[in-house]
Amino acid sequence: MRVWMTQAMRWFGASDPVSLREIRQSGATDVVSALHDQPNGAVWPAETIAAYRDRIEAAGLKWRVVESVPVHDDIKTGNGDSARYLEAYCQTLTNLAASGIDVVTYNFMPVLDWTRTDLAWELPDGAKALRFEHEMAAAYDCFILKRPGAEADYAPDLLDKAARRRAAMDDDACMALEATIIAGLPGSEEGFTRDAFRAALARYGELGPEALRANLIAFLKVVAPHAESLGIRLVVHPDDPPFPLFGLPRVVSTEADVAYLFDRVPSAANGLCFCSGSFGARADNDLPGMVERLGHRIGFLHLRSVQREGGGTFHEAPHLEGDAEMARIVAAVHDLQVREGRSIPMRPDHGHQMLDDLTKRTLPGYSLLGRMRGLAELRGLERGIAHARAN
Ligand code: CS2
Ligand code: MN
Repeated sequence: MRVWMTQAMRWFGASDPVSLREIRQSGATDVVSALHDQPNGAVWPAETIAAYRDRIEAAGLKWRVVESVPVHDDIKTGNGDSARYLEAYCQTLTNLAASGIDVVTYNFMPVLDWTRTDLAWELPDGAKALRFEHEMAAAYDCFILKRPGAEADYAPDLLDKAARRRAAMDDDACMALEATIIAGLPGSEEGFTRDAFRAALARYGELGPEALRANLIAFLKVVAPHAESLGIRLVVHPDDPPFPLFGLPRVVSTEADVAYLFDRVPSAANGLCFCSGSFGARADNDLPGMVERLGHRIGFLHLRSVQREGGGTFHEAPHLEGDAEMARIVAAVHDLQVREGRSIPMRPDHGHQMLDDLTKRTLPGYSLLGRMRGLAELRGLERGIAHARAN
């Protein structure tokens, strides 16, 4: 049976420097997108969704996967107006289903979405990669943001290195690091100023991982049955990076975290966005094994590879290099698709800034050419595996 991954590219809408026409020329058949201008917590209007879908279809592409419908902080903290925001979330799903959407991505990271400390880390070939350097995150946390109690969260040798890094930075470098961490990467729900970031961290106060996990289960218990009735699969994007940062808890970082969610909320609509780059920043996540064991709930794939550098530091490698063992992952995906007779939507998650994109305005991680290289490599890898399996 010939089932291949559905090839998609993320598109950020009218403000995206990459056009739908370019996405189509990359060979992708689908676009992954969201109504990025809707405020977090608002109901996405059915007519706006339909008009957005029509615009994508007019370019010869399909829109079946939303990334993301953000989960309001009141739901994550379990405070304030969580009942109202849960109702709004369900209404947005109803409106998305009416336009033919069948996969909706979300994440449950408090305050910050994905985090990097360097958005233009130069590789030996002159292309630029995203990098997360743990000691720079610690330098920001302890010596620039000066979060109360931060120093107790880091091992003494990491703290030492962080202090030295801070001492080597002038004011401009401190401000640039701060902007990289808190100003908001593409797809993030919001960006912060230093005061707003402090206030957002304070909202979480003493909320630990158990309470955050309970709030995630409570969210799923309401939203997953509704999604199921609409024929939508909700897929959770893992934490990136997959460990606690800035004193905030993280609860979607490992296979055990995900297995627990599936166990507590058995609905088939409670699914996973398997992001090999996010999970892959931890050496104890067995990526191909996770595809095998969690596969029945995987509704969406983010394929990329990180190169771990030790101590929580990593950079984004070419899609088939780095630590991810991409050939084994794609082989497991191929077998899963054949077993279940379904094509799973996939996008090359991030790419290097390279070639002509080095001199253009691009969104960090989301320039065209690096992602196109990734998509081409992943497409070829899957076809090679499919042919090898067939013979
Ligand atoms: C990031 C995020 O790793 C990623 O895919 O680019 O924007 C991610 O898509 C969101 O956290 C998902 O909700
Ligand atoms: Mn991802």
